Amino acid sequence: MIKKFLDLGMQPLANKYLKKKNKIEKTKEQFYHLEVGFNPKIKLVSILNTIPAKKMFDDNYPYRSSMSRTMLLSFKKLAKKIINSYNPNFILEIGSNDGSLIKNFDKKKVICVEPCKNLAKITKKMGYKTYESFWNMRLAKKIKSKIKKIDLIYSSNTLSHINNLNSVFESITNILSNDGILIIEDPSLLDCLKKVSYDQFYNEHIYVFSLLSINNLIKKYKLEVFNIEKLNIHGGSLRYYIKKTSNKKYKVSKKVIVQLNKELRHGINKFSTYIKFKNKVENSKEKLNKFFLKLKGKNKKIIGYGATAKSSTVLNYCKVKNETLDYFLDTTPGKAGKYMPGTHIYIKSYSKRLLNRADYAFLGAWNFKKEIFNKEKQYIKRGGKFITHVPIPRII
Ligand code: DWN
Repeated sequence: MIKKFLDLGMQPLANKYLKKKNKIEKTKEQFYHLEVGFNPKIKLVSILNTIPAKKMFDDNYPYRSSMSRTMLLSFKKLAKKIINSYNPNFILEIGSNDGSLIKNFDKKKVICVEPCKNLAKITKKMGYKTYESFWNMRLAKKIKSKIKKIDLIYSSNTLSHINNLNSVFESITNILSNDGILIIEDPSLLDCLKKVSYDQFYNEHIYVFSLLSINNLIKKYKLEVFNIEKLNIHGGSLRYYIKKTSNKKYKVSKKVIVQLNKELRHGINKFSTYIKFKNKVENSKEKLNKFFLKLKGKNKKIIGYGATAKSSTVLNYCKVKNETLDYFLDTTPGKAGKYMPGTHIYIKSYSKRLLNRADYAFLGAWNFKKEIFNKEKQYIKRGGKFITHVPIPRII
């Protein structure tokens, strides 16, 4: 039985940016109740009301992992590590997005799986074999009948988006060779709790994993985590290296025990921890609204930087609209010229000129703070400030 601990109110679908303003009034946006709960049996945190996958991951999915240098570098580094440490025969990527990782590998040694048509089109055009499909047992069996040995499966920011985790791990176990490795990467629950980054919760993020919950989920498929890496990506992520328990080629690293102990020390296994988190989230909302009110009272021009899915949760929960944020700036081609879901704040194509008009920029993409601060030295030098809600609302 999942125990609810957080209510983030009625929310629109986070990545559904709206077209022309005149359509906004006419279009009936879909809203859902964003509630978050804890499963005390397997220690898994999840949202309580899910949206059908086909509605979220359609032919026009806007998120492109190549929009950040940080992501591209992280993928490049990982690709190097995969080649040097494991030298796989064949790689399968589940949720290949626009090919930011696979472009580092030989076309003959990789298969992409991507349900969003617009993204699958990109990797197909690059010359990579791409299955335009959701990941499931049927597809796993189809691929298995064609490729003899798949010894590396990679999936980043995808498994947390799939409702039926049993089917995910069952199909992965079926297709992965006995000496193969599964590498998954997703936002870390411990970071989310510590940073009060409640914006990790939205319709696409059905789960926010911890090592503890991953262990509990995979053990029945005779899989085990043998190594783990902590990444700064997406506000703090964990990269899990998983193998079949029968595979004795890799020893379980001490890092796995260290991470597990960290999580337990933080009380990730106790419901009371989540109640404390909920209280912090409510304080965060109050503080952020106070900031905005004060700055608007002083006639300051505030904009948004990075029209992220995450910021949709924050803005809709805190009821921040376009009276507060004049517009968002974003580098993604498919987002510019559209409106943020729910709050209907306009998104403009990123330019330094538009940024320099602002006194304050709310960091929707706070997870890329370092990259953004490096890029925006001029804005900062002329007195421009950023606002973030992580870990507590503050002006930087
Ligand atoms: O899991 C998911 C993650 C990986 O990506 C998806 N469900 C959806 C998406 O979530 P997000 O939109 O919160 O992700 P990001 O990566 O934080 O989005 C960054 C946004 O900021 C992009 O729209 C690009 C934009 N951006 C920008 O305009 N200038 C980013 C950088 C670094 C910049 O300099």
